[in-house]
Amino acid sequence: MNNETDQVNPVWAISIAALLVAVIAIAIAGVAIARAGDSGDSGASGGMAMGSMSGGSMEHMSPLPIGGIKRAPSSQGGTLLKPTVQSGVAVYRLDARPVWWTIFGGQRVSAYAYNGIVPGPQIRVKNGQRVRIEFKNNLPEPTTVHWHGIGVPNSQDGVPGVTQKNIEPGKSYTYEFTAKPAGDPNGGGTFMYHTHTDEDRQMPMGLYGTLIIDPPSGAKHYSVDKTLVFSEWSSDPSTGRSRGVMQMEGMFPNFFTINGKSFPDTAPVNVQPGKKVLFRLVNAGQFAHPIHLHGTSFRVIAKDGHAVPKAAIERRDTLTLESGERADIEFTEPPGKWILHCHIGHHLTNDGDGPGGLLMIVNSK
Ligand SMILES: [Cu+2]
Repeated sequence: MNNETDQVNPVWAISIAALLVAVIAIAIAGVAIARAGDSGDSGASGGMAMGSMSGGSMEHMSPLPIGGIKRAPSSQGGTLLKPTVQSGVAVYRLDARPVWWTIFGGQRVSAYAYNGIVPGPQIRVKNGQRVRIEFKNNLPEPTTVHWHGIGVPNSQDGVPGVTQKNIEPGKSYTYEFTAKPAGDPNGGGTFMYHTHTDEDRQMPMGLYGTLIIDPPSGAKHYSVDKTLVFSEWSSDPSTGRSRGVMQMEGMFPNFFTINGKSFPDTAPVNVQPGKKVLFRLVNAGQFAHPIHLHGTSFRVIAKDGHAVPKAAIERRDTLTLESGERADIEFTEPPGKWILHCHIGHHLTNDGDGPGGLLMIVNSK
């Protein structure tokens, strides 16, 4: 029997133990550095550390600075913005600013918001209306405004480095155009406006709103005409600090909102049994959302602000909106408390707790 080969050499054992201790120490230090970079002055992080990024990409993934952010001026997003009329031009005042935005209960998130609300205020005009938007950048960083799907002159398209210079912090910029759908000058429908600067950060932090162009013949009348804007957030639940949302580990969204609110704080929509309702579904988020309606099916009468030809109108109960897409759906509900929701289970949670997120009540009575 040879015991020597079975015995552990004490010198080797000490060496291996020392090596293990060193490896563990390096790993702990690495996590600490990543978290410090992630949480900045707040000293806490929601476990969404990004330790291995550098330079420009790191900047895009950093959470918003939160020093000095004010509370939102209103708890309701997407409210109608009234213009002043000057020589036949509808003049709107719009700004972008950082705010604390409450998405449900006591959960607030740091946001970038048009006029301090998420979604930004709705602009609604008739086809052919001359529109002027006097925009002020009250963000701590540059931005621009893009008019998504609107037939604006090239110079008003809001793309930094292509059609204009970035609007620097504290500076103003005036956009002016005649409200007509791009490529469809006699049409009308559901459009958007949103930032076109650092879209990966600025859009998921709240810089989007809707712009409705009613067709030249006027808007069709519905008992309810409701715009629903879907979006996602990546926010630390304890500090509320927000960052961009992306399709990568550590950057996935953990909160989901309809018109800036997560269930149970999404606003119910009251409808009357048998009365025709129009929902304008808008995906201002970065992820696809299959939107499902209970109790009935719906007719998809417009896509991306353009009427669907009669023969091509589909009857659906679930419709997927990719990022940037819109759909106008028409339906009647039988009596009852029905729900509209995204069919992706994760999108029905608030930081992992359900039910939450993209779910709302359609109350038919
Ligand atoms: Cu979804």
